[in-house]
Amino acid sequence: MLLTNATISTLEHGTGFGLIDNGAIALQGDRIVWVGPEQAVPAHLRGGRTRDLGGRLVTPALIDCHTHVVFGGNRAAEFEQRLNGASYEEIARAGGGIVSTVTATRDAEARDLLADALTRVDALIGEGVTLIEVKSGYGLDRETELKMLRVAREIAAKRPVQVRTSFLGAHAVPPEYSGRPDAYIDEVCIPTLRAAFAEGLVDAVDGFCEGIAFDTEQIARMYEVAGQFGLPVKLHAEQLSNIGGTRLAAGRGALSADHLEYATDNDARAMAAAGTVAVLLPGAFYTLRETQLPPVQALRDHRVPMAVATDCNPGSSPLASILLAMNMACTLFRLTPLEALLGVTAHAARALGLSDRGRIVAGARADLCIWDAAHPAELAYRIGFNPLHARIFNGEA
Ligand code: DI6
Ligand code: FE
Repeated sequence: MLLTNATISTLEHGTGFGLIDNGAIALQGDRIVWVGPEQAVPAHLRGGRTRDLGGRLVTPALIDCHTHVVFGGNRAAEFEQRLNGASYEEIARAGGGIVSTVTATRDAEARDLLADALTRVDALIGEGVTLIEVKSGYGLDRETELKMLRVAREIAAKRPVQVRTSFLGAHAVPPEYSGRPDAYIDEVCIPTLRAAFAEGLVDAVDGFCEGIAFDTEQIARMYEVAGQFGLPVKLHAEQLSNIGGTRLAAGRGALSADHLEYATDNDARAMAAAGTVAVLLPGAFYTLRETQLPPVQALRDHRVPMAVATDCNPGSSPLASILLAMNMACTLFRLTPLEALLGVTAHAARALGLSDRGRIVAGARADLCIWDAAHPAELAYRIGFNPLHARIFNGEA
């Protein structure tokens, strides 16, 4: 298939938006085989099926590289509590927060979890997303963690989207292990990771390194098992305080460190040295009315790639809009529209360990978005508008 009459934002390395006016893209199977100005299309790529895009903007398809879309229930009551003055941490310490979603997720049938997750996934697909990372972490027991991961895998069978799973057993201490986080790690978390890996359910190992969750030593034990299986690691780090998670993650060559509001210049330096991507989650910053900004300028100065994701979850970021995450990254974190677009394409791919997508270049996967827009800055600029005209997934419209 040959796409013609397109305004293309290739995001090719070192070219900014990499804009091509009157451009064409040739697709064969699930790959891009050629991109450039329309008058330069090689003869052997002409004469097949052609689709005139009427001058519309084409970008790489979008990637949401940090979500918790599989969960039971919702936390509207906690939203009310926070509006009446309780803090996120107070609610967590009082046995609400993540643990209340754990109860609802344990009680839910897999088919109901899937149906619920698909409503959120459909919203993301409707904005041009073709790849979603999904975490476990609302089960905190073997059976429910496995149930969540199977549901996450099932999403890709039910919808035209790819899914990468992250094992997040180290998300919170479940009530039955209250005050005994080490026992939880050894007796539940590690054996469950082994079982999930054996079932082919895990693409990466994540953790929540925080005062209300796990310390660096406990996360390091999870990383050790990840290492035995050759699984890449990630971390929720420095979201509410700085306890050294970013340095631990970077030291293990993590794919990404996520949130990072309380990360420092030295943390950014460590990430740069390790090639760790900074995943910024403005939906959580917004929802929790955080005031501490992630160190965006330090990340830029040290050339740490920045990704942007929804963190879609029932507590700290009930957000199922990647376009709004881009807008928030610009308005709240002062990312440029180019940084926001790279954040949901090339850099998001990298945060998942993937280099075959996120830019429109020959050889990349044929996952594209066609927008009713003239310039890529429009994608992050508007609030509550969805200019998606069509999405191409696997080379198919
Ligand atoms: N940080 C977050 O923002 C989510 N998980 C995490 O470790 C929040 C999860 C929740 O509140 O349900
Ligand atoms: Fe998260």
